[in-house]
Amino acid sequence: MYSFNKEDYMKRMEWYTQARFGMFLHWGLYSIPARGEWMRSFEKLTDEEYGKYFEEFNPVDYDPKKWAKLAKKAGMKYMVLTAKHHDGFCLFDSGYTDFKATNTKCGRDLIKEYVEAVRAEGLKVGLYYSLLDWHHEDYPHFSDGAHPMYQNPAYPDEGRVWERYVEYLHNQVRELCTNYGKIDILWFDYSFGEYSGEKWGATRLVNMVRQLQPGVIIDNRLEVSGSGLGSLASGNPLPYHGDFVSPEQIIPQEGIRDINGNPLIWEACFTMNDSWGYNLKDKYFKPAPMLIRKLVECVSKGGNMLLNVGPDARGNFPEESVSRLKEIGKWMEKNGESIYGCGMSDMPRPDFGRITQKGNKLYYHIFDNTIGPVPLIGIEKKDVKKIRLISAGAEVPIADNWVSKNYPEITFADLGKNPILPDPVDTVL
Ligand code: FHN
Repeated sequence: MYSFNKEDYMKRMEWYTQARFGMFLHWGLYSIPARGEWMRSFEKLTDEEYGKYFEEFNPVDYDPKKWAKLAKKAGMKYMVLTAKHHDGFCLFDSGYTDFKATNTKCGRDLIKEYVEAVRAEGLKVGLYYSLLDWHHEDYPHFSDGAHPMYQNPAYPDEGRVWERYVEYLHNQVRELCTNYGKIDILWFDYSFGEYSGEKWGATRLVNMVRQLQPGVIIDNRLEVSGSGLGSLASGNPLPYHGDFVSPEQIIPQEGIRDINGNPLIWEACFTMNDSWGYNLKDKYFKPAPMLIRKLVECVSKGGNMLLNVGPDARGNFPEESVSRLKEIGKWMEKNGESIYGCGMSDMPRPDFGRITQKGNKLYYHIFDNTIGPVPLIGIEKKDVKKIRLISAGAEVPIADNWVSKNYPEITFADLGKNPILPDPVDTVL
């Protein structure tokens, strides 16, 4: 029986808060229509209409070794791939359904190849598992409109047995925790309304998971969705509270704390464009300097960043994603020490950028080059041992206008001269 032990928890989370930066991957049948991972629901497709993608699925270019190398080169330390998304299609060889990759032309256990490739690159292995399942005959179609899955008269809710679906869910999670070696992260997605906690049999599920994978890190979405804090923040965590808070497409203003003001471990997940699954129409990808700033911002507030890639139907990353991963990797090669194992600083936030801190080292991230010397507030010249531009190891002259704080070393993680500013977003008043 799992019980929350603060010491065990902090030990389990050590690599994760050191890592700071991971890759999210949304990939499956929806990569063929290339209109995002919710297209079946939004377009109200029947099993038959969506089933044609099952008949076609054959990612001839799938090479998870390539994926893992790209993630590693970008400075990422872990990867989280959708083993099953809401459409119910399983990338793994489940004994509980025929709706799986091994039954398509592809005929491969894509998760088996993925976990082996990720481990071979020395990265941590994460699996995403959808609590929702639009394919399973016992998962309700919410004809009461409680949930975005479309209400389709072809799919009445009568005759569906919820407990049977919950057993299916538990059986598949057991498969993922048993048949694929050490799993480092289990990313459940997501709870809503009454569909939360014990509705999923969450306590029983977490006990099983932690028994099969004692070191695994679990997100908080057995309890909440991407906008909720859950019981981790209540100071009185429920048995299925999860190990980190998972804000989605947003960076919390001041980091995340529990009701007693204690900082919580959190991870913000983002898309590079606006879609999780491959979307041919979604062509605006955030520029690399902007993505780097968002990573810095997450770490400066005590969080991780999980950056998404949506591979196409052949199994390739979009070129726009590859170019950004490479550019981020170049910056991380020289400035990674200001990210890995760093966190919030108790220094006041400067208006020219962000500060990350590790022990008595402060990393000043200059987002907008200042006019004249960098005003390092809260620092007294006599307390500073040295300042270095870490990307070049170059000494930085010490300015005079400082106030006292005892941080002997300050090193700059510079975003380079005049970093490209993200395209301004037109604000329509
Ligand atoms: O509905 C999903 C969505 O498709 C995507 O997987 C995101 C990623 O965190 N999670 C849910 C929306 O919050």
